Amino acid sequence: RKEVFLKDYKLPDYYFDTIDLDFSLGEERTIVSSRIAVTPRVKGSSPPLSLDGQDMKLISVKVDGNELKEGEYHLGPKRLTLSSPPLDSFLLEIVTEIYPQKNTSLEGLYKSSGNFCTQCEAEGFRKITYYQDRPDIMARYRCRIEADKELYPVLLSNGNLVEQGDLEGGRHYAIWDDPFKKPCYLFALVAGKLKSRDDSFVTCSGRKVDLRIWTPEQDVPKTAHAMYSLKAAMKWDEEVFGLEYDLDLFNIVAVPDFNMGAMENKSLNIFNSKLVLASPETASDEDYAAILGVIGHEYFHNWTGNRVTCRDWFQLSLKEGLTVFRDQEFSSDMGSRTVKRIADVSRVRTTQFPQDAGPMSHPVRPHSYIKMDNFYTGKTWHTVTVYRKGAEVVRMYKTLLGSQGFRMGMDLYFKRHDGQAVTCEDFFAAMRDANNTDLANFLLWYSQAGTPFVRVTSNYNAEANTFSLKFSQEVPPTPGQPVKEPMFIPVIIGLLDSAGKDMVLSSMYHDGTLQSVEKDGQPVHSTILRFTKKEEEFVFSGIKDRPIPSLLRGFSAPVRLETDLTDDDFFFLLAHDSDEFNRWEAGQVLGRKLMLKLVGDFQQNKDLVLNSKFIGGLRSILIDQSLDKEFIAKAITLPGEGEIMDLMAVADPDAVHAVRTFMRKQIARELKSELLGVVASNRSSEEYVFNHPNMARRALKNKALAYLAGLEDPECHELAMQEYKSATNMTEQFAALVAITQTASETRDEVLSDFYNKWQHDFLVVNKWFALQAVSDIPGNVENVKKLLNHPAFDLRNPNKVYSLIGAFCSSPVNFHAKDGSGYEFLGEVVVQLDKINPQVASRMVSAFSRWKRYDETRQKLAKAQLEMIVSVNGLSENVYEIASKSLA
Ligand code: DPP
Ligand code: ZN
Repeated sequence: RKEVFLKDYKLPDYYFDTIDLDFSLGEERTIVSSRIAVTPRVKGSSPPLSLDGQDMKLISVKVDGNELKEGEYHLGPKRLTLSSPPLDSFLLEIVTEIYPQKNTSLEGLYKSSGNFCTQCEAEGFRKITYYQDRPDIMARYRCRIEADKELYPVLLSNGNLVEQGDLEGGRHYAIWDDPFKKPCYLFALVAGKLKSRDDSFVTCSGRKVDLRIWTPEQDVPKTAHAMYSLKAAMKWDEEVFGLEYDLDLFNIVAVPDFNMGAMENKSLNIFNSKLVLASPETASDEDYAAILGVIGHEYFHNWTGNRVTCRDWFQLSLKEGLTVFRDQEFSSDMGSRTVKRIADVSRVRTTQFPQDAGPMSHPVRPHSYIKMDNFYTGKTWHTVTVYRKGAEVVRMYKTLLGSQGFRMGMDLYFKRHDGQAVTCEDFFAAMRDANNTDLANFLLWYSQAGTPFVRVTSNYNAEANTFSLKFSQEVPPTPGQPVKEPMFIPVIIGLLDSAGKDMVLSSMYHDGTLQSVEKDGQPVHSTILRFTKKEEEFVFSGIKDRPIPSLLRGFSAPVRLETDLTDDDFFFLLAHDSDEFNRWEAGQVLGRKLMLKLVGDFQQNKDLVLNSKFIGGLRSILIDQSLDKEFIAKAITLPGEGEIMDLMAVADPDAVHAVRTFMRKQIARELKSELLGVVASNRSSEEYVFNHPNMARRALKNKALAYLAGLEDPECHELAMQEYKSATNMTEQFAALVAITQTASETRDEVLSDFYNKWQHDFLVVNKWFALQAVSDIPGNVENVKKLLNHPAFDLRNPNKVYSLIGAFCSSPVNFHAKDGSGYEFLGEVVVQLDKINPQVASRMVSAFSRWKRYDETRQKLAKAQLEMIVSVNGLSENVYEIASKSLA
């Protein structure tokens, strides 16, 4: 198994200028012919040309029309090498035979529900034909597709349709031409029985673009929201970034079998159906929001990813961090900025921070990999550093440079690099140069792994009227990086006066000099501290009273923050901070502290008692009519169990679960009447609408219902049943189902089977049903999950089903981490089975083991045994090997 290193990057010896592809699609075999115009990088030198390729049969290779004989090329299991190509440009023609109907890895060309489709990122194109499968090879593509007309009436590829027609024997063809050069990972082909929802968009310069979303006929009605999202995204990118779409056609195809969420192939995005199909009856608000975000994400890639792409896969965050940032901003502008920020920060904290503290920790730009696929983001605990931390890094540029400065940087980036394959330094340089500014050691965010730990101590000097904030930082050692340098951490802060208002800030001492913190000559209420050293002090002057500092507003840097603020200070911030994000954060800090304390009590068999001040804080948030309802829903949600375990020296899933359950019950008991009031006053008989006020209303109502149902009293149980029965949309119906099924009860099984019977025809809803049961903390649930593996609706070959059942099970702290090892054993068996079918999906599942060292000795032993069993399997994929072996290391 070969590890690839960033430092070993070399320019390609040959460039490919154009490629003509010809696909003859068949049930038994598919013939792929390619004609590539090749140019050596250095004329007159002809080093061997090595092409990637696997899982196919080579039929012929020709150079300038002459068929090569054995000996003139070398064929290995993973590559085809031409030993002495011509000294100048030449035409390379290759014919291969592939078997999409047998391709269960879902990379390359494969079949999903009878239709042909492709997934080439990161390295799937090498399963289609022999090619230099690397992103810095950018060619112009022309693609001819030929297939049976009745079975595959729709034939799609990138770019413009230039010709189509009928052929003998019931076959037909289509020819597509893409005028933009692209790397092969952006190539796509779809052939099948599909229907489209058609619409159009007129761009800012007046170009009319046809928009088509393709699905099986019966699903077309469920594509309205996806189309709405696409048009909103196109408009937003014009308005915010001045970026216009560049072709006359934009296609989206939804397929049920897809490893990832979606793929930004040039003008032919392919999506996991889950992220396209929605109706009020079958999809929840969360699904609607995810569709908006991901449709936006893939569309935004057209500029950040496609027009400007990555030089090599180590630069993945160049396009993904940036595009995640863009989709986050898009969703914020379409809904509530604070709520979106809270959701994104929670995700970083619950997925990326733990990863950064474990054996899989790697920088935003990794230094090496065995299998690139392992760096892609997934719904589960998969690798989130490149995408999520990468997006935080992009956000920091914007924080430091301001909206306008950031935009100038983006403009320069496109001006310099349109049509190129570039690096993270190129992005950095564009930001720096456009603003003519010094970004110091900011680049360390790309190369140093680990979450910086920031400590702040404050001191008020009543005589001098100064308030000092002393910062120190430490970046913990991570695999391969024992010693770290201090990072450039932008810290947005405000100082609250005793009435809870932001004080006016005008100057501070820093580095021994008095600096103005005014903006455009005006005093400010909030400022950015540029914290770049191991230790640094900032002293505000002219501060008349002891302030309460609000630190790291909006989570201005992805760090762990520890302060000397008291609980009372946090209660004060919870009640008053003008930065809504930090109000939420203050509540979370209090929640985390309290939970950790109670976990200690639980471990020492002490009685659990919930501090009444905490409940009081929640009550005042809950009844505050001036607050956004979704913000309230988030603010009354306790930190997750994973988040708390992440803060413990030895993670104790049983204790954390017991404490969180206790707290939820206690809160529900004490706030019962308020919560009942929330449910009653947030019902609506109106038709489902996807907009922020309505989603916020449902979110709050559902949160209240979940608390109440946890009480296990007849009145609340009855209420949840009633909500379940009367719900007219999936958001409320499913929330009621979750509420009812959280504890074992007589009706639990009845309601579960009622729900299944109602929705068995809809595979996306059935996946929710799988996940709901899999994640359950009812003791011994592993047996139920095993049974569900044999349920007629389950299929190990479909990634969504695996993520719903196995993925969800692994996120249940109680059952996955069951002390008898039953959860680990179950996952071990499934991973081995799954690896033979789909290594990408298997490796996502095996990452559930990656933090095994965080648990007690008994659990460590059990998990380690499973990992050892897995790495010893014969013929194990590189994907699973990389995760399992790095976890063991
Ligand atoms: N490049 C794809 C994305 O947009 C991979 N799933 O994230
Ligand atoms: Zn992406």
